[in-house]
Amino acid sequence: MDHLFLLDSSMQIAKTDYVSFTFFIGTMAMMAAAVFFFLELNNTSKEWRTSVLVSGLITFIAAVHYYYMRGYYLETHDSPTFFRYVDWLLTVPLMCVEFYLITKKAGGTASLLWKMILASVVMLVTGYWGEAVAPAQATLWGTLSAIAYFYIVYEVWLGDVKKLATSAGSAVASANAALGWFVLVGWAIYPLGYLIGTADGQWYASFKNIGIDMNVIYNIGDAVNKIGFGLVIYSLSRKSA
Ligand SMILES: *C/C=C(C)/C=C/C=C(C)/C=C/C1=C(C)CCCC1(C)C
Repeated sequence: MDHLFLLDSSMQIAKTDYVSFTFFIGTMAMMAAAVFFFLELNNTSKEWRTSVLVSGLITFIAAVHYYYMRGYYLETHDSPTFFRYVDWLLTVPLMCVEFYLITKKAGGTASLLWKMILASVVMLVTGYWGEAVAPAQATLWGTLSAIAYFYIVYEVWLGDVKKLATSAGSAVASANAALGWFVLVGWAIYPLGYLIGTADGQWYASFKNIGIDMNVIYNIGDAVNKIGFGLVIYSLSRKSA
């Protein structure tokens, strides 16, 4: 019964298995958030309804992936890298859609949306390559991923997204600023997890000694960036309702 080694004698998660704990909490939190956003759609003004709907989709997709990641981790004690990146590949482009919906009011174009989606796909595919396919070259792939990430930060803080949001005036500009902080600070949680998870044999090998599991960092990042981000959109939708 090898797969039960994480369970203690009373068939519960071992008290020290804090990684599994965050997968369980993450599953429930994503589910609860998705239900909340979906049920609030009826109380949401027309201009914000699609944004709140997309927040619901992001947390719903994450809830399903967390359900699988939770089970995979409990049985194998391995990182569920594949489920993790499939989840990100679906939810991060949806977060770009959130940017688009906000800047659309100020003339945001579909071509800007596709640039952002393309950059996020490059960021995630190269990250996956460094974690799962060529971990010996994790530095190279992580750097490529970081370049795509900085491009997104640039667009949101200084580039076209920012210009459009500023020209649209207060409500859109403050929405964009809030989203900008998520991309700059919230998304920066993930590279930290990557540095810990891929440290073996790299110049940053000492990151292993930090003592926090990569999955815990990724799970915290997801809670902040999917639920927190959705709640910020939700509260903006109340202010200008
Ligand atoms: C809901 C999931 C989100 C918002 C995931 C975001 C993921 C990232 C911003 C990942 C970024 C990475 C780098 C910037 C470099 C190292 C590799 C990654 C993929 C962890």
